[in-house]
Amino acid sequence: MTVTCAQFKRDFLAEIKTLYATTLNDTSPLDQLIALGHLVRRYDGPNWAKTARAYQTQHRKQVYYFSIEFLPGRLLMANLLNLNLVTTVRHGLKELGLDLDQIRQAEPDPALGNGGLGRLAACYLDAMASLDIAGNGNGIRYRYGLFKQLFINGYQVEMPDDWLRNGNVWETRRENKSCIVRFGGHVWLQPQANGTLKPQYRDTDDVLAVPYDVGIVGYHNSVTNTLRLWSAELPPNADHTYYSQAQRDQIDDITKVLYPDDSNSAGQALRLRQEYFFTSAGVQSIVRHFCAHHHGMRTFAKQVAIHINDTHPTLVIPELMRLLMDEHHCSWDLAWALTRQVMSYTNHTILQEALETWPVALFQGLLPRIYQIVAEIDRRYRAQKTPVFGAALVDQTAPLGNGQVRMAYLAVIGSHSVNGVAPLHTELLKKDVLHGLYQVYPERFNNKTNGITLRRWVQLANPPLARTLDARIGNLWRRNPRLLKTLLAYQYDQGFLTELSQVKLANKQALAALVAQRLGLQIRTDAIYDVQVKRLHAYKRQLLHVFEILREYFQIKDQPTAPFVPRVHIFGAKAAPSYHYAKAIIKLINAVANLVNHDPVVGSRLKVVFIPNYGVSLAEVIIPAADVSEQISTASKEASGTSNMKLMANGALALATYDGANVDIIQAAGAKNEYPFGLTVAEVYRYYQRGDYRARDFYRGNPELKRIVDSLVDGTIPGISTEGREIYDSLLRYNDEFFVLADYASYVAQQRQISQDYQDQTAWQRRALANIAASGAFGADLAVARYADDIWQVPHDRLD
Ligand code: B1H
Repeated sequence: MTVTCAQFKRDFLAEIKTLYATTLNDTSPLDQLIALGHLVRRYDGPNWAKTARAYQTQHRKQVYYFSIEFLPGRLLMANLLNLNLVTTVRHGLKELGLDLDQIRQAEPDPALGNGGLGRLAACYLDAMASLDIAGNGNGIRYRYGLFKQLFINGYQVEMPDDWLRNGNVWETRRENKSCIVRFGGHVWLQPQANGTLKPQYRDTDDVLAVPYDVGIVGYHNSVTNTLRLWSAELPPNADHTYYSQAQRDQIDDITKVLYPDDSNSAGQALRLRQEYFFTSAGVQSIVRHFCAHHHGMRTFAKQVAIHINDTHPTLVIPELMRLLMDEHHCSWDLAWALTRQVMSYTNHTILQEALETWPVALFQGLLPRIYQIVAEIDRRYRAQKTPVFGAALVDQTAPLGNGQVRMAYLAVIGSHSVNGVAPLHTELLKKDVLHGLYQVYPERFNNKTNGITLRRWVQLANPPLARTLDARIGNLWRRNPRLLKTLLAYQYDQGFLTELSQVKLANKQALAALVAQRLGLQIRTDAIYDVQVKRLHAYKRQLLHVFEILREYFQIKDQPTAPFVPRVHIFGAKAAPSYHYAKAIIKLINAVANLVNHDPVVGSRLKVVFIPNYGVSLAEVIIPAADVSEQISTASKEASGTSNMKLMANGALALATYDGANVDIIQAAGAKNEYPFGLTVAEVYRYYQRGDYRARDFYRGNPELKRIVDSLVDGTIPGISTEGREIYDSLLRYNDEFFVLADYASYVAQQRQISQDYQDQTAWQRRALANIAASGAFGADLAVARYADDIWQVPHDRLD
């Protein structure tokens, strides 16, 4: 996109005038943001139209990425970057007396996801557009995103996230692309004159699905793809149907709020409604679009790939079967063949409690026709596979079992590909969670390690680093992050290493300013910034990090005059509102922060900063300032992790268990550039097998650890009498499910090493460099190119 600065200024002022009928000095940053958003859309409009047209005329195979969460972050800067407009706009605004950095802060951050799963979906949309893949997102336009988090007296309090209050400048409502989604009622199969059966419906609850489209701008390539988010509304009332208030509310509720639970399946009817709502609307719109341009359904699988991001969109499988058979007269066999060719599924977790299942009664009541189809899939699976694999295995792996619809199994059976998100995770899927189906369909299983977009996580979040890199290795890494490895030539360039530490310092100053402003707390910028940002979950073991803080605290208290390398421990984490234990940990962190931060003996040497309301925008400030990246989940529990990749790309060294993609990060950067520790998956599984883990032995055998655990209940930490006891009991009475005590010693050994190593800044920055250099392997473009080649079979641009 080329536009001169002068042209931009004219356009911008015209936009202000049109929208607000006033002059610039009468507008707020929000007004300016909205005007700028409109203008950016106007500049990008031709690309969006051209992209859609080109896909049609070239008969490009479309990829539809279905996800119940998308966590895109603010879009202004991302769009400016990808349209190559940042400099023009920054200068133009400056000449008008405005500050782009102030305006960008006025944009609400759409929190339409919980964590890594939703953020991954957003990174992949950006990558698809940037690789010129005909990629579409399909999800839900939640009226309220993930709750806003406050701390009151150290406790998490949730407030609604009214992100649409001022409208959303990036979306277009497309009511003419609406469709009807049916729930409940009765369905029977009516014989037709031609001998086929056609389902008849009675007493269904019909919901209108209205799409809101958001343009997804590719990087410097004039491609703009579409993210389609569905909103539930009352159907157009041509026949004057009466809707009671309860019925209206029920419709309204479908897309009202994002389920705030990460890695836990609640099994509630409303959630199932959400899932069918956006999958049905999405599949209907895909089929409608296809039929507008093709005759018959036979080429459908050549033209369409549907990706199932975790099990939440799995109903695309029976829904496509339904449309193909009921509306487009396909036989079961043709419909099934097409469906399997089209569908692919990514699994994101092996946690038992996150694996979705639905009670048959609930499922059948809400989705009677879909249930018939699932039951038929189940019947045929059993009939076909039992002679080959035996009744036991088939019973264990069929879509229906124990009175439940088992979504992961349905997803595998109805897809041609199933992938995990890191090599270790994929192996565990094959060995453990999906072992039975792996025996039946070994050829379907493959790995696709997660990736992140460095456009957002380095170029936008860390401009000082990006400029420093440009100055040494040129700017081609911005297109092809693998080129970052050429940085290794500067490992021994003292000047460059000094620059890296200056960059880090500048980012720490920015974070320190935010902390001072939001928390009223001063943190020094020469301390080690030790960062753990991710959802609060027992398996992620924020508790282990707290133990390190307590260790450091006791060390200072015991020897107030002994040397101590200053540290700032930084947390960002939301707990699911119903996750009692996670909330207790939040209270603990805040209580420890309160204790440590106000102790005059400790002074500025040790600080604990728990920044509330962690999300994409906060991550963009915290991650560039990190020295240490805490990736300390119990081995086997974290499928991949993606903050580990973001922190790596910003030059943080990983303090990490051998879990998820940590394994690959450690390998890529070299173990000597990270701090690996802790039980391996094999060791964790050995404990499970033998049942011989005894948390108490670790407690008794380590006086330092015992003191820390005891401090949870002995009054050392004020204000946690209830929570301290709960956590204490989880460790000693309930035997420490996540092996915190077992990993304590090796974790702390590495923490001590970190304090020592940090004092040699040259050596430290050399290792930061090694991390940055190796991070290119985790670019989202590379990950998505592998999906395109191996799974979706669509062409894409090459990065080199
Ligand atoms: C991940 C989820 C998840 N895995 C259920 N599973 C949800 C499960 O609302 N729900 O019901 C929401 C989210 N999220 C994460 O996915 C993994 O824990 C990370 O390790 C991984 O990096 C990320 C992306 O693959």
